[in-house]
Amino acid sequence: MKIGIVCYPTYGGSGVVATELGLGLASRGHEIHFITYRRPVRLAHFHANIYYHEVDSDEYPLFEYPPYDTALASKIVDVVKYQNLDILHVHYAIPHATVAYMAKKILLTEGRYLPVVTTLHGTDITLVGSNEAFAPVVQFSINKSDGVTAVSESLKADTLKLFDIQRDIKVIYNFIDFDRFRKVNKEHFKKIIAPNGERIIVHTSNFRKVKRVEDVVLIFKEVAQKVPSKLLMIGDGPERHHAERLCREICLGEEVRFLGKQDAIEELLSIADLFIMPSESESFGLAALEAMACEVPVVSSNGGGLPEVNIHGVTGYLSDPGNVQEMAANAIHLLSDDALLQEFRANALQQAKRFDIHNVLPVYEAYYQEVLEKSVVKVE
Ligand code: GMT
Repeated sequence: MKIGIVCYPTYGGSGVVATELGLGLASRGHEIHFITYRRPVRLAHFHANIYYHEVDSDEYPLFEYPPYDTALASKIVDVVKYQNLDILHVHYAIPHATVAYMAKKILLTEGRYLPVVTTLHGTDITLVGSNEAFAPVVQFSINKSDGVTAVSESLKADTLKLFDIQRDIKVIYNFIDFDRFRKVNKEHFKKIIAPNGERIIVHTSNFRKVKRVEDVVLIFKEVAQKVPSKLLMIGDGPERHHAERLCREICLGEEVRFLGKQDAIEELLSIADLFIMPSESESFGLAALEAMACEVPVVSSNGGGLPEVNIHGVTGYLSDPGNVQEMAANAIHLLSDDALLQEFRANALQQAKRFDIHNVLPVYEAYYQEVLEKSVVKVE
């Protein structure tokens, strides 16, 4: 198949899923065309089946806000026509599902039907999409997509609750590539970060409010009082400076390292003993899955789809968002018991294997096929 993929090219989970999906499909022989405003971060190397089309929305003095949506729609039309795409898969409803609809209408005037699959990732529904500034357009665009997927049962339920949706939503979970995400020997890293054999706790995110980054610091403070530990904070975003200030205020300077954005996250996860994800809500929690694939148990909140990934008492522990005391107690319990930690590490890996990319790629392929077959009927 010739598949167009539209996504945010940044470090966020939706862009990561879109890029990994494109790479996986390309290695199964499909021709993949990424259409976005910057090269996606995980699209680092040449691949014979991968093409990248950059959307250029030129600055013009009249525009306070450059009309990116218009430029993206034009680029989609161009790529679909000249690369002869079979299907377009857009990730994150805003504005991608809406722009795809516009491109579809333009192509129809030229006698071409463009089947569009929209994947809902989370905040496009729960935080941003349901905001009344966007809601009518988001609802319309979801209903006009030829196929809609959501990354968890929880997100599907939220979508049906928040919008009047007239079509099926198929749940296709986030997935993991074990060729990349697996525990590797990085003992030399461990010696530098935890020279006295301290436990290593990791948090990765884009440091937005929804991640409750300050809770990570507060949980760690409790843990470090009972179990000698170090905390690695990976990523960057608007809440980072609050978290750094909090660390200084409560004198955690030596125990916590803010590493900023990192590309080889799997190397750092390989030396971790515990991953903390106290988010207000996560539609899935891809970062937790990446940790589990590297044999790291997870102490997380139970917001959104996290209970579909992290199994309470098996791969880690779940608590209500904001329950710092309970999350800290669970972390201490796990980190104080070598045998239990080993058991949870093995369970985390087993659970991660359920989301192996090699199981998920055929599900997407079958779904594209189903959408394409229905689209033939629409054209006739
Ligand atoms: O978590 C983020 O802030 C990034 C966000 C995104 O849209 O890029 O991630 C969302 O999509 C990921 C991939 O499907 C999910 O694994 C994340 O749980 C989800 N984030 C939230 O729901 C907060």
